[in-house]
Amino acid sequence: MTIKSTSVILGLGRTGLSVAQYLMNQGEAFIVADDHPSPDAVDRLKQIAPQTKICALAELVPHPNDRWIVSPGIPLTHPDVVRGRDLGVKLSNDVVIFSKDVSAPVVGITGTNGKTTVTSMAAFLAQQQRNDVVLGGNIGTPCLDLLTARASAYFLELSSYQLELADGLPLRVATLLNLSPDHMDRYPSVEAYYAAKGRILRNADVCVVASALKEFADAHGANDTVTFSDQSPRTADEFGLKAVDGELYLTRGQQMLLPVRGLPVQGKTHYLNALAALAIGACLDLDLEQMLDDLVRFEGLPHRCQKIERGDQIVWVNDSKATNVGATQAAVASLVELGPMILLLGGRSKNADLAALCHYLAAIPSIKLILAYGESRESFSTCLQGVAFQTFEDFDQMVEQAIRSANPGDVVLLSPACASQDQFSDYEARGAYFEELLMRGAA
Ligand code: UMA
Repeated sequence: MTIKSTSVILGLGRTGLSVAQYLMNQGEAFIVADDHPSPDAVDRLKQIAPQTKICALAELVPHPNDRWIVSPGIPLTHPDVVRGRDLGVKLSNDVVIFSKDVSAPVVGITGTNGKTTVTSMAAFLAQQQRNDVVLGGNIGTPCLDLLTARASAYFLELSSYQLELADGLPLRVATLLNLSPDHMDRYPSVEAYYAAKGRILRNADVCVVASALKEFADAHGANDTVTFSDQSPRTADEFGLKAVDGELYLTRGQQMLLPVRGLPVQGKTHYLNALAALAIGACLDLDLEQMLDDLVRFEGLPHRCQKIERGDQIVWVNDSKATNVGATQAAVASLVELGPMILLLGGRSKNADLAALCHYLAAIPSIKLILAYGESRESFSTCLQGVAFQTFEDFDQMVEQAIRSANPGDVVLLSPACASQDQFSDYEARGAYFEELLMRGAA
């Protein structure tokens, strides 16, 4: 089959379908290319645009006038994408199209970890003060499905995949939470991954960035910057943490905002997320006092350091969303003081440097046992030294062992440092199964 077209949608997942609906609404013709389209997606496309052709990426015949709208899950190194680019095709994506059409202010949030939580938390704070605050992006709903004339502001979680083609997004606030290695199966180097994230900063009115990334932000074109960190602020605009008389506070400059024990979720990672959300709200001129009142009502999200009550005086924590080394390190650091820890790791490693994590874990005396499952269990076994350690082929075997090994006062943390796709459809399915196994064995 030889096909020529102006607009080509690459990938018929959630993003591709949203682009199809958008182009249809605009009256624009398009075709779709997907290597393995799901029957459900094909049915959905038939409802949106019954006449639309679908082909494999390899069947596309690139033309310099074409615009290829690439789904985030398709790497730009895909041979057929490279072939198109080499022949002069213009590559674009849904976020770029969205940003050209949107009229309300857009807040973009990225970072290796915490971006879903901060996007939800910041949107929640805005929703308490403004009508029609809209939330989406990598968190779930593709941005083109969000477009509405009523919106007063959009809060978008943006992944590095979505930012690869999104140069100079006109964001009201761009947020870069943190950077640590991830997705090493997609990028040739850590620097390439960080550079994709840095693209969020280039054209934003104001950037909210972790203090440790201020230099990185400057080098990547950030203009006006508001910083946050776990240290006492050095300037009046900076957000941070400060201990006074044994009590730790969220602070802005010298202003003590809120004792952290008032927050529903404890741990440094959560405090940093709260500081970032407050900084974003401040950039949007939200009322600070009201944000503080509302912050204490934000309970966090499922599968992210979520405590599970089993009635056995053991602290069970579902952090299935920790699919990279940095997320696991942050979860361990947040919870390690609560008691002796049993840590549950494993899954698909995405070529991550697990040795660095093992080195970090081996230096923590309160970790009494580490269990690992799935594809990466042997890699952990090779690099974990000096810690009681067991491996399991299957996830449920590992959880059963954790139930047998845990005593009252222990913390059992599922924070796998790996993706779930070797045994589950996604991290949510893994987290839900963890909870199910715990409840099955509960007294
Ligand atoms: N496909 C090909 N060839 C390829 C790869 C994929 O044809 O080489 C096709 C598949 O057959 C499939 C389609 O592309 O039909 C899937 O496209 P997609 O992977 O971009 O998935 P979407 O359903 O469009 O979902 C995407 C994001 N997925 C990815 O980035 C992998 C979703 O983030 C996001 O919620 C959604 O857009 C809406 O914005 C998920 C994710 O895993 C949660 N994100 C990564 C993460 O958070 O770590 C970045």
